[in-house]
Amino acid sequence: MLGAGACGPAATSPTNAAQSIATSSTGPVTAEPATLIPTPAPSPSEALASRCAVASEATAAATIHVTQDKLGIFDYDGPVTIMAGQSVTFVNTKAAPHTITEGINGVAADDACVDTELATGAAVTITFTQPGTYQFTCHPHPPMQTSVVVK
Ligand SMILES: [Cu+2]
Repeated sequence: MLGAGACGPAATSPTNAAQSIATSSTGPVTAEPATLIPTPAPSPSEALASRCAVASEATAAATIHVTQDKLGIFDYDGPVTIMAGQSVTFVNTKAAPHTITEGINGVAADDACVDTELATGAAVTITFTQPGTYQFTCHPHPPMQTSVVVK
């Protein structure tokens, strides 16, 4: 004899239905004064620091340079695309200090994760930890704009 019956689906027992009946409350729901647990709101600066930050080491996947045209107008080159966890080095070989500021038109975004000076002759490496498109500008030179795309 073959034991051919073993493949059938087991009948599900309906016992779970009875367990989902909510027990009715035995008294009026008193509106107790809510005890405000002081949940520490993540400060913007902490949230930012986790998105991008000045790196301690200068190993970068891409480079953005300060450029200057024949009329003397500064700009950033780019954009560049990197992977999350990688870094971008900003290089300034021009005779003026600039800023690496997350934002547009010379204005830092409210949640800017980086807003730092880029002195003449300096290089600053920024590490990006979260995917997204990061726009950068320069305080003294609002037309200076570029972006870093983090995949
Ligand atoms: Cu500038």
